[in-house]
Amino acid sequence: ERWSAIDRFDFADITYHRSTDTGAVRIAFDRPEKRNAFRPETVDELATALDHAKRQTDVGCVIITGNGPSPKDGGWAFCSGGDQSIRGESGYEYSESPHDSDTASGEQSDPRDTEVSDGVEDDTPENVGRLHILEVQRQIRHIPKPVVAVVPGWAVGGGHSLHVVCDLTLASEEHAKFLQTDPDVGSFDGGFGSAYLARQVGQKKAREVFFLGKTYDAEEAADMGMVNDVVPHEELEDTAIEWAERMNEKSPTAMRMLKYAFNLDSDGMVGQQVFAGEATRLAYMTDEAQEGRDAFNEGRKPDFDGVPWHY
Ligand code: 1HA
Repeated sequence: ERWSAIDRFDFADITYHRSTDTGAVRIAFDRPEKRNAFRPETVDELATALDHAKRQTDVGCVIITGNGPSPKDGGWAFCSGGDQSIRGESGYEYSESPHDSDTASGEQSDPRDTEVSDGVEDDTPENVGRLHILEVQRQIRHIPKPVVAVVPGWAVGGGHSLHVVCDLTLASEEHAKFLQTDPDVGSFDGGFGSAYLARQVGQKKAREVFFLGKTYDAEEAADMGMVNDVVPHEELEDTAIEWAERMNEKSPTAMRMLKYAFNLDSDGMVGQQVFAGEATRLAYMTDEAQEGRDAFNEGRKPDFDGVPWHY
Protein backbone atom coordinates (compact mmCIF):
# COMPACT_ATOMS: atom_id res chain seq x y z
CA GLU A 1 0.00 0.00 0.00
CA ARG A 2 1.47 3.31 -1.09
CA TRP A 3 -0.89 5.48 0.99
CA SER A 4 -2.11 5.47 4.56
CA ALA A 5 -5.17 7.47 5.56
CA ILE A 6 -4.74 10.55 7.74
CA ASP A 7 -7.83 10.02 9.85
CA ARG A 8 -7.67 12.92 12.30
CA PHE A 9 -10.19 14.77 10.12
CA ASP A 10 -13.73 13.77 9.38
CA PHE A 11 -13.79 14.63 5.69
CA ALA A 12 -16.80 13.80 3.52
CA ASP A 13 -15.94 15.35 0.15
CA ILE A 14 -12.21 14.65 -0.03
CA THR A 15 -9.82 11.93 1.04
CA TYR A 16 -6.46 12.71 2.65
CA HIS A 17 -3.53 10.30 2.73
CA ARG A 18 0.14 10.22 3.48
CA SER A 19 2.64 8.32 1.39
CA THR A 20 4.14 5.29 3.10
CA ASP A 21 7.31 5.66 0.97
CA THR A 22 8.18 9.33 0.90
CA GLY A 23 7.27 12.73 2.34
CA ALA A 24 4.16 13.33 0.25
CA VAL A 25 0.48 13.74 0.97
CA ARG A 26 -2.40 13.00 -1.39
CA ILE A 27 -5.51 15.16 -1.28
CA ALA A 28 -8.27 13.86 -3.53
CA PHE A 29 -11.68 15.15 -4.53
CA ASP A 30 -14.10 12.39 -3.65
CA ARG A 31 -17.36 13.15 -5.45
CA PRO A 32 -16.76 10.99 -8.52
CA GLU A 33 -20.46 10.71 -9.36
CA LYS A 34 -20.40 14.49 -9.95
CA ARG A 35 -17.09 14.47 -11.81
CA ASN A 36 -15.59 15.74 -8.53
CA ALA A 37 -17.38 19.09 -8.63
CA PHE A 38 -16.74 21.15 -5.50
CA ARG A 39 -19.26 22.68 -3.12
CA PRO A 40 -18.43 24.96 -0.15
CA GLU A 41 -18.01 21.93 2.13
CA THR A 42 -15.44 20.50 -0.31
CA VAL A 43 -13.57 23.79 -0.43
CA ASP A 44 -13.47 24.05 3.39
CA GLU A 45 -12.08 20.53 3.61
CA LEU A 46 -9.47 21.26 0.95
CA ALA A 47 -8.39 24.36 2.88
CA THR A 48 -8.07 22.34 6.10
CA ALA A 49 -6.05 19.59 4.44
CA LEU A 50 -3.75 22.07 2.69
CA ASP A 51 -3.15 23.94 5.91
CA HIS A 52 -2.30 20.67 7.66
CA ALA A 53 -0.01 19.64 4.78
CA LYS A 54 1.76 22.98 4.98
CA ARG A 55 2.62 22.43 8.62
CA GLN A 56 4.13 18.95 8.16
CA THR A 57 7.86 19.65 8.23
CA ASP A 58 8.67 16.18 6.91
CA VAL A 59 6.39 16.55 3.87
CA GLY A 60 7.96 18.06 0.76
CA CYS A 61 5.26 17.49 -1.84
CA VAL A 62 1.49 17.80 -2.02
CA ILE A 63 -0.44 15.81 -4.61
CA ILE A 64 -3.93 16.95 -5.54
CA THR A 65 -6.03 14.53 -7.55
CA GLY A 66 -9.54 13.16 -8.04
CA ASN A 67 -10.83 9.79 -6.94
CA GLY A 68 -12.63 7.61 -9.43
CA PRO A 69 -14.02 6.09 -11.45
CA SER A 70 -17.62 7.21 -11.08
CA PRO A 71 -19.76 4.37 -9.77
CA LYS A 72 -22.49 5.61 -12.12
CA ASP A 73 -20.76 5.41 -15.48
CA GLY A 74 -17.06 4.68 -14.92
CA GLY A 75 -16.00 8.24 -15.86
CA TRP A 76 -12.82 9.76 -14.43
CA ALA A 77 -12.33 13.32 -13.22
CA PHE A 78 -9.78 15.54 -11.55
CA CYS A 79 -12.41 18.18 -10.83
CA SER A 80 -15.29 19.69 -12.83
CA GLY A 81 -15.31 23.01 -10.97
CA GLY A 82 -18.10 24.52 -8.93
CA ASP A 83 -21.12 22.32 -8.31
CA GLN A 84 -23.73 24.02 -10.46
CA SER A 85 -26.62 22.36 -8.64
CA ILE A 86 -25.97 24.32 -5.44
CA ARG A 87 -25.03 27.62 -7.02
CA GLY A 88 -27.12 30.37 -5.48
CA GLU A 89 -27.61 33.95 -6.51
CA SER A 90 -24.11 35.14 -5.69
CA GLY A 91 -21.99 32.02 -5.35
CA TYR A 92 -21.93 28.43 -4.14
CA GLU A 93 -24.02 27.70 -1.05
CA TYR A 94 -23.68 25.18 1.78
CA SER A 95 -26.23 22.41 1.54
CA GLU A 96 -26.98 22.94 5.21
CA SER A 97 -25.87 25.93 7.25
CA PRO A 98 -26.34 26.41 10.98
CA HIS A 99 -29.03 28.94 10.16
CA ASP A 100 -30.79 26.49 7.88
CA SER A 101 -30.86 23.89 10.63
CA ASP A 102 -32.32 26.45 13.04
CA THR A 103 -35.31 26.68 10.82
CA ALA A 104 -35.32 23.11 9.58
CA SER A 105 -38.07 22.20 12.01
CA GLY A 106 -40.35 24.58 10.15
CA GLU A 107 -40.33 27.17 12.94
CA GLN A 108 -40.49 30.77 11.84
CA SER A 109 -37.06 32.37 12.14
CA ASP A 110 -36.98 35.63 14.03
CA PRO A 111 -34.04 37.96 13.31
CA ARG A 112 -33.89 38.74 17.05
CA ASP A 113 -33.00 35.08 17.63
CA THR A 114 -29.48 35.86 16.43
CA GLU A 115 -28.95 37.59 19.79
CA VAL A 116 -28.22 34.94 22.39
CA SER A 117 -29.09 35.32 26.04
CA ASP A 118 -25.65 36.48 27.23
CA GLY A 119 -25.86 39.38 24.82
CA VAL A 120 -23.09 38.06 22.56
CA GLU A 121 -24.04 38.15 18.91
CA ASP A 122 -24.43 34.84 17.16
CA ASP A 123 -21.37 34.30 14.98
CA THR A 124 -22.53 31.29 12.99
CA PRO A 125 -21.88 31.99 9.30
CA GLU A 126 -24.66 33.19 7.04
CA ASN A 127 -25.22 30.93 4.08
CA VAL A 128 -24.09 33.55 1.59
CA GLY A 129 -22.85 32.57 -1.84
CA ARG A 130 -19.18 31.70 -1.75
CA LEU A 131 -16.33 31.70 -4.26
CA HIS A 132 -13.78 30.57 -1.70
CA ILE A 133 -11.97 28.24 -4.09
CA LEU A 134 -9.91 31.36 -4.82
CA GLU A 135 -8.55 31.16 -1.27
CA VAL A 136 -7.53 27.57 -1.96
CA GLN A 137 -5.76 28.77 -5.12
CA ARG A 138 -3.79 31.20 -2.97
CA GLN A 139 -2.96 28.41 -0.50
CA ILE A 140 -1.60 26.31 -3.38
CA ARG A 141 0.50 29.28 -4.52
CA HIS A 142 1.89 30.01 -1.08
CA ILE A 143 2.40 26.57 0.43
CA PRO A 144 6.21 26.34 0.61
CA LYS A 145 6.55 23.06 -1.28
CA PRO A 146 5.64 21.86 -4.75
CA VAL A 147 1.99 21.01 -5.38
CA VAL A 148 1.38 18.49 -8.16
CA ALA A 149 -1.97 18.19 -9.95
CA VAL A 150 -2.45 14.55 -10.89
CA VAL A 151 -5.21 14.58 -13.50
CA PRO A 152 -6.91 11.21 -14.00
CA GLY A 153 -9.86 12.53 -16.07
CA TRP A 154 -11.79 15.75 -16.62
CA ALA A 155 -10.25 19.06 -15.47
CA VAL A 156 -13.03 21.54 -16.20
CA GLY A 157 -13.98 25.11 -15.25
CA GLY A 158 -12.74 25.89 -11.75
CA GLY A 159 -11.11 22.43 -11.78
CA HIS A 160 -9.11 23.45 -14.83
CA SER A 161 -8.01 26.60 -13.03
CA LEU A 162 -6.88 24.54 -10.04
CA HIS A 163 -4.54 22.45 -12.18
CA VAL A 164 -3.24 25.67 -13.76
CA VAL A 165 -2.34 27.02 -10.31
CA CYS A 166 -0.49 23.85 -9.23
CA ASP A 167 3.29 23.81 -9.69
CA LEU A 168 3.29 20.72 -11.91
CA THR A 169 0.61 18.76 -13.76
CA LEU A 170 0.75 15.04 -14.55
CA ALA A 171 -2.00 13.66 -16.79
CA SER A 172 -3.54 10.30 -17.64
CA GLU A 173 -2.83 9.40 -21.26
CA GLU A 174 -6.19 7.69 -21.76
CA HIS A 175 -8.62 9.70 -19.65
CA ALA A 176 -7.35 13.23 -18.92
CA LYS A 177 -9.36 15.95 -20.65
CA PHE A 178 -8.96 19.69 -20.25
CA LEU A 179 -11.86 22.06 -20.85
CA GLN A 180 -12.88 25.58 -19.87
CA THR A 181 -16.63 26.00 -19.52
CA ASP A 182 -16.56 29.15 -17.37
CA PRO A 183 -18.25 31.40 -19.95
CA ASP A 184 -20.84 28.69 -20.72
CA VAL A 185 -22.19 28.98 -17.19
CA GLY A 186 -21.70 32.74 -16.85
CA SER A 187 -18.55 32.45 -14.76
CA PHE A 188 -15.03 33.73 -15.25
CA ASP A 189 -11.82 33.12 -13.40
CA GLY A 190 -10.12 36.37 -14.30
CA GLY A 191 -7.17 35.64 -12.02
CA PHE A 192 -4.81 32.69 -12.19
CA GLY A 193 -7.25 30.55 -14.20
CA SER A 194 -6.89 32.85 -17.20
CA ALA A 195 -4.02 35.30 -16.74
CA TYR A 196 -1.57 32.78 -15.31
CA LEU A 197 -2.67 30.23 -17.91
CA ALA A 198 -1.68 32.79 -20.56
CA ARG A 199 1.83 32.87 -19.08
CA GLN A 200 1.96 29.09 -19.45
CA VAL A 201 0.54 28.63 -22.95
CA GLY A 202 0.71 32.13 -24.45
CA GLN A 203 -2.05 34.66 -25.03
CA LYS A 204 -3.55 33.20 -28.22
CA LYS A 205 -3.89 29.70 -26.79
CA ALA A 206 -5.23 30.89 -23.43
CA ARG A 207 -7.87 32.95 -25.21
CA GLU A 208 -8.71 29.92 -27.35
CA VAL A 209 -9.16 27.80 -24.21
CA PHE A 210 -11.75 30.21 -22.84
CA PHE A 211 -13.31 31.67 -26.00
CA LEU A 212 -13.70 28.51 -28.07
CA GLY A 213 -14.11 26.08 -25.17
CA LYS A 214 -12.46 23.16 -26.95
CA THR A 215 -11.62 19.93 -25.16
CA TYR A 216 -7.92 19.01 -25.17
CA ASP A 217 -6.53 15.57 -24.46
CA ALA A 218 -3.44 15.03 -22.34
CA GLU A 219 -0.97 15.12 -25.25
CA GLU A 220 -2.46 18.34 -26.62
CA ALA A 221 -2.34 19.93 -23.17
CA ALA A 222 1.32 18.87 -22.83
CA ASP A 223 2.16 20.28 -26.27
CA MET A 224 0.54 23.55 -25.21
CA GLY A 225 2.75 23.75 -22.14
CA MET A 226 0.15 23.38 -19.39
CA VAL A 227 0.91 19.71 -18.63
CA ASN A 228 4.38 18.48 -17.67
CA ASP A 229 4.02 14.82 -18.53
CA VAL A 230 1.56 12.24 -19.78
CA VAL A 231 1.67 8.64 -18.56
CA PRO A 232 -0.56 5.59 -18.94
CA HIS A 233 -3.45 5.78 -16.52
CA GLU A 234 -2.29 2.85 -14.41
CA GLU A 235 1.12 4.49 -13.90
CA LEU A 236 -0.25 7.84 -12.71
CA GLU A 237 0.14 7.41 -8.98
CA ASP A 238 3.49 5.62 -9.17
CA THR A 239 4.82 8.44 -11.31
CA ALA A 240 3.48 11.02 -8.88
CA ILE A 241 5.27 9.25 -6.03
CA GLU A 242 8.47 9.11 -8.10
CA TRP A 243 8.23 12.86 -8.66
CA ALA A 244 7.68 13.39 -4.95
CA GLU A 245 10.71 11.22 -4.16
CA ARG A 246 12.91 13.22 -6.54
CA MET A 247 11.76 16.50 -5.04
CA ASN A 248 12.15 15.26 -1.49
CA GLU A 249 15.85 14.57 -2.15
CA LYS A 250 16.45 18.26 -2.74
CA SER A 251 17.25 21.06 -0.32
CA PRO A 252 13.97 22.17 1.32
CA THR A 253 15.19 25.76 1.61
CA ALA A 254 16.27 25.90 -2.02
CA MET A 255 12.93 24.42 -3.12
CA ARG A 256 10.84 26.93 -1.18
CA MET A 257 12.97 29.86 -2.36
CA LEU A 258 12.62 28.63 -5.95
CA LYS A 259 8.85 28.23 -5.69
CA TYR A 260 8.50 31.75 -4.31
CA ALA A 261 10.94 33.06 -6.94
CA PHE A 262 8.81 31.52 -9.70
CA ASN A 263 5.71 33.06 -8.12
CA LEU A 264 7.24 36.49 -7.63
CA ASP A 265 6.60 38.11 -10.98
CA SER A 266 2.96 37.05 -11.05
CA ASP A 267 2.20 37.79 -7.40
CA GLY A 268 2.98 41.52 -7.32
CA MET A 269 3.81 42.98 -3.94
CA VAL A 270 2.34 39.95 -2.16
CA GLY A 271 4.95 37.89 -4.00
CA GLN A 272 7.63 40.30 -2.86
CA GLN A 273 6.32 40.07 0.69
CA VAL A 274 6.40 36.27 0.69
CA PHE A 275 9.87 36.14 -0.86
CA ALA A 276 11.18 38.84 1.49
CA GLY A 277 9.71 36.98 4.46
CA GLU A 278 11.85 33.99 3.55
CA ALA A 279 14.92 36.24 3.24
CA THR A 280 14.16 37.63 6.69
CA ARG A 281 13.80 34.14 8.11
CA LEU A 282 17.23 33.21 6.75
CA ALA A 283 18.72 36.49 8.01
CA TYR A 284 17.35 35.86 11.51
CA MET A 285 19.54 32.76 11.66
CA THR A 286 22.78 34.83 11.39
CA ASP A 287 24.96 35.97 14.31
CA GLU A 288 24.43 39.49 13.08
CA ALA A 289 20.65 39.44 13.55
CA GLN A 290 21.00 37.65 16.86
CA GLU A 291 23.39 40.36 18.08
CA GLY A 292 20.70 42.95 17.21
CA ARG A 293 18.12 41.01 19.21
CA ASP A 294 20.45 40.43 22.18
CA ALA A 295 21.53 44.08 22.30
CA PHE A 296 17.91 45.22 22.51
CA ASN A 297 17.06 42.69 25.18
CA GLU A 298 20.18 43.59 27.21
CA GLY A 299 19.57 47.33 26.88
CA ARG A 300 22.86 48.10 25.08
CA LYS A 301 23.95 49.34 21.67
CA PRO A 302 24.37 46.56 19.11
CA ASP A 303 27.95 45.69 18.25
CA PHE A 304 28.19 44.96 14.55
CA ASP A 305 31.99 45.41 14.49
CA GLY A 306 33.59 42.64 12.56
CA VAL A 307 30.49 41.91 10.53
CA PRO A 308 31.71 42.12 6.94
CA TRP A 309 29.99 44.28 4.33
CA HIS A 310 29.79 41.39 1.90
CA TYR A 311 30.38 41.99 -1.80
O1 1HA B 1 -15.48 29.66 -12.80
C1 1HA B 1 -15.52 29.44 -11.48
C2 1HA B 1 -15.10 30.44 -10.60
C3 1HA B 1 -14.63 31.67 -11.06
C4 1HA B 1 -14.22 32.65 -10.16
C5 1HA B 1 -14.30 32.39 -8.78
C6 1HA B 1 -14.75 31.15 -8.32
C7 1HA B 1 -15.17 30.19 -9.22
C8 1HA B 1 -15.65 28.96 -8.79
C9 1HA B 1 -16.06 28.00 -9.69
C10 1HA B 1 -16.01 28.25 -11.04
C11 1HA B 1 -16.46 27.19 -11.97
O2 1HA B 1 -16.09 26.06 -11.82
S1 1HA B 1 -17.54 27.59 -13.27
C12 1HA B 1 -17.56 26.11 -14.21
C13 1HA B 1 -18.43 25.03 -13.58
N1 1HA B 1 -18.28 23.75 -14.20
C14 1HA B 1 -18.81 23.39 -15.36
O3 1HA B 1 -19.43 24.19 -16.05
C15 1HA B 1 -18.62 21.97 -15.82
C16 1HA B 1 -19.96 21.27 -15.93
N2 1HA B 1 -19.79 19.88 -16.31
C17 1HA B 1 -19.54 19.51 -17.58
O4 1HA B 1 -19.35 20.31 -18.49
C18 1HA B 1 -19.52 18.04 -17.86
O5 1HA B 1 -20.27 17.39 -16.85
C19 1HA B 1 -18.09 17.43 -17.86
C20 1HA B 1 -17.35 17.95 -19.11
C21 1HA B 1 -17.30 17.75 -16.62
C22 1HA B 1 -18.18 15.91 -17.94
O6 1HA B 1 -18.98 15.52 -19.03
P1 1HA B 1 -19.46 13.99 -19.13
O7 1HA B 1 -18.30 13.07 -19.03
O8 1HA B 1 -20.31 13.90 -20.39
O9 1HA B 1 -20.36 13.70 -17.83
P2 1HA B 1 -21.79 14.28 -17.44
O10 1HA B 1 -22.83 13.26 -17.78
O11 1HA B 1 -22.01 15.65 -17.98
O12 1HA B 1 -21.63 14.41 -15.85
C23 1HA B 1 -21.76 13.30 -15.00
C24 1HA B 1 -22.58 13.74 -13.79
O13 1HA B 1 -21.84 14.72 -13.09
C25 1HA B 1 -23.89 14.42 -14.20
O14 1HA B 1 -24.85 14.13 -13.20
P3 1HA B 1 -26.00 13.05 -13.42
O15 1HA B 1 -26.70 13.42 -14.70
O16 1HA B 1 -25.27 11.73 -13.55
O17 1HA B 1 -26.84 13.14 -12.18
C26 1HA B 1 -23.53 15.88 -14.15
O18 1HA B 1 -24.65 16.71 -13.92
C27 1HA B 1 -22.61 15.90 -12.94
N3 1HA B 1 -21.71 17.05 -13.00
C28 1HA B 1 -20.62 17.21 -13.77
N4 1HA B 1 -20.05 18.40 -13.56
C29 1HA B 1 -20.80 19.01 -12.62
C30 1HA B 1 -21.85 18.15 -12.26
N5 1HA B 1 -22.78 18.50 -11.36
C31 1HA B 1 -22.65 19.71 -10.79
N6 1HA B 1 -21.67 20.58 -11.08
C32 1HA B 1 -20.73 20.27 -11.99
N7 1HA B 1 -19.74 21.13 -12.24
